[in-house]
Amino acid sequence: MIKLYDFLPCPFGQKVRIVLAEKSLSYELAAIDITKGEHRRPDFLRLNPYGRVPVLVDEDTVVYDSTIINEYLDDEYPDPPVLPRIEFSSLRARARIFEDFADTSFTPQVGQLMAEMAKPEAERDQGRVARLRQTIERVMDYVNRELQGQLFLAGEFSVADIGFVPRLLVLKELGIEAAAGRSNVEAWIKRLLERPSIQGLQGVVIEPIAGV
Ligand SMILES: N[C@@H](CCC(=O)N[C@@H](CS)C(=O)NCC(=O)O)C(=O)O
Repeated sequence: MIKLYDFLPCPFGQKVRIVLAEKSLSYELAAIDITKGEHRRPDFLRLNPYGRVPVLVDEDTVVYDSTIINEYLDDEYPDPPVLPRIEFSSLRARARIFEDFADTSFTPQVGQLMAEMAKPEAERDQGRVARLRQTIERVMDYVNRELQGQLFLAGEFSVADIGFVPRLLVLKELGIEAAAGRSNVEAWIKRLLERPSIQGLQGVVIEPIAGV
C-alpha cells in the first residue's frame, strides 16, 4: 500500500498526485499541515530529515522530493510511463531538464507572486510584482517556442509537462493569460486539461506557501 504524506496546496505534492493518478495507483493520503508546523514533528522528520512534503512510502521504501518520487513511481510502476523510455536518452534528458526548470524557475516565482498578491494592495512590493510577472511571461514565451511542432514538451506527455501544471493552473487568478498570443501554449493547456489526472487537481485549495 502506498502512503503519501502531503499538504494539498503544495505544488510539488500535486506533481506526485498527477503521476499517481496517471498510473491509476491507489494510495492513502496522510495530511501534513505545514502551516501548523506538522512537518517539523519528530515522526515526520524520521521519514524526511529535510522536513518537507511530499514523502511517499511504498511498503518499506521511503522516498522524498517530488522529482525522485516520480522517477521511483515510473521505475516501479512503468505503465503508463511518465518519462521517455530508457532507449530515448536524449528525450529523457530533455524531460528532466524541463521538470527541473519548472521546479526552479517557474513554480517558486509563481508562488512568490501569489504571496505578494495575497497581501493588501497597499502592502505589496509593486516592483517585485512587476519583476515576477515579467519572469513568468518570459517562461511562457520560452515554453511556447519549445512547443513549436510538438504536442508535449518531451515527446509524449511526461514529467516535463507535469512540472508546470500545478502553477499553470493558478496563472489566470493572478491576472496572467498564459495562452494569450501563444498558440502553442494555448493548445498545450487544452490538451493538459483533457487529462483526468489534471482535472482531479482543479478545485484543490490554492494558497501561497512560504518559501515556495
Ligand atoms: N524539492 C522538493 C520541494 C518540496 C517543498 O519545498 N515542499 C514545501 C511545501 S510545498 C515544504 O515542505 N516546505 C516546508 C519547509 O521547507 O519547511 C520537492 O520537489 O518535493
